[in-house]
Amino acid sequence: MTTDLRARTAVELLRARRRSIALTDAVDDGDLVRQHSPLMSPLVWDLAHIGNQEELWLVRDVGGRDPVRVDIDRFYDAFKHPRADRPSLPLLGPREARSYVGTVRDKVLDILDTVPLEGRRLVEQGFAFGMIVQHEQQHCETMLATHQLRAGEAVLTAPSPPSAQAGVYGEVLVPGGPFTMGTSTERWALDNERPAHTVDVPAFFIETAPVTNARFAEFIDDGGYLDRRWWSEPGWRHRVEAGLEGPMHWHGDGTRTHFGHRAPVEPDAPVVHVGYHEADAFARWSRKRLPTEAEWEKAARFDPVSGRSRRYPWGDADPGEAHANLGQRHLRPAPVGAYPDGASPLGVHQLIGDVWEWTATDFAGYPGFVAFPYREYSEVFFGPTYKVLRGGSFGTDASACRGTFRNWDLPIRRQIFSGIRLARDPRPGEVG
Ligand code: AVJ
Ligand code: FE
Repeated sequence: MTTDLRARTAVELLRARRRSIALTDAVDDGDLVRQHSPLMSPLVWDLAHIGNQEELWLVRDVGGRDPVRVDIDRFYDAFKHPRADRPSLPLLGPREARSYVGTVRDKVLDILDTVPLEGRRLVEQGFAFGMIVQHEQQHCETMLATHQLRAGEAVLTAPSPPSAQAGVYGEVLVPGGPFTMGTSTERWALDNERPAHTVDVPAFFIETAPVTNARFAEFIDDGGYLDRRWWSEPGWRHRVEAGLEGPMHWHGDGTRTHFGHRAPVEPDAPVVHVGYHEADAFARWSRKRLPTEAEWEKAARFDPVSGRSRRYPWGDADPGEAHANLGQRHLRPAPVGAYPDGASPLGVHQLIGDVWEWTATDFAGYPGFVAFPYREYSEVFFGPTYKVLRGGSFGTDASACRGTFRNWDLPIRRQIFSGIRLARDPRPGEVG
């Protein structure tokens, strides 16, 4: 039983490392140390930061071993240095960073072989390894966003996602009543996903697919970005100050650039690279609204037949290639209807994968929240500053994506792989 857990953990560590290496080997040393956007760290910072977190939590904390490099901790502490300042730090160079993460990993595999994994408490069940796998995969998604901001010729390639099936675009009624939100049993669930608790969610309608580029283009063509009516006050202020006219990476002529390729915007694919303010304005223009976080999770997990919450919309099975566009297999969102096997019992498609979906909810702890292993993972971000996003994107690995997984970001963020799902209240008399 624990041999199996050890082996699976080793595989997950390896998969994460393969991806970090692929994303950092794809560019030359000049591109690794360059800051491609003030919004992002140089790729070489992410790489060494991945190794440094692994050293702190697994080598020093779980393994109780001597430090590999105490002298560099402070340069890779994300709280000490905002992204914009990271290039001026005395960072490890590409060669040093690669060798550092390799040294740390060798020690970690040794520790994984010997550490007990059978305690009663989460921390004694290999949770720290799962946390570190997810941390590396989350930085791989961040590094993918850095690649998207990088100028110059394309270096990443991937096969096209599956094509669409017609007729999934619509809305369904999610019946009112209690459901179980969050989890107390999912092994690698992070602190902010815990504990499981009951939430009573009144009946609402949710759209069966994410908002497409074609629909978003209608909003632009209708003057949506210039019409104060659709925007919240902070949203409008930001719209004006930042001069927003469309999703990030669109050129205003029906084309967009993704990973160095300029191509026509695909009408049937989910819109991506929109901030919360744009999602909120689009929803108002559509006479709808963004779902709350609880509505999103109920649509994704609630099985109306059994009354149980599933791990994923399609059931309890881990995500497979037919379920969702995850894991950087395809470097763009798939057209709506491309994943019929991933639909929820109520027929809601593509909740998992493709694009992160903005919710109307501020990031906060669930009732009974306990920070672990450290307050800086989630708790310090609780409050009205950050909005919750759900469902993962084409850039998210399955190990860091669950029906309960919670992401958060500032409402102005657009360099992430974020899109829109709409919901609305039932009209009077519409629900029997
Ligand atoms: C959960 C994606 C918001 O990237 O800031 C990475 C994840 N935390 N290193 C982030 C994270 C620490 C986090 N997000
Ligand atoms: Fe980090």
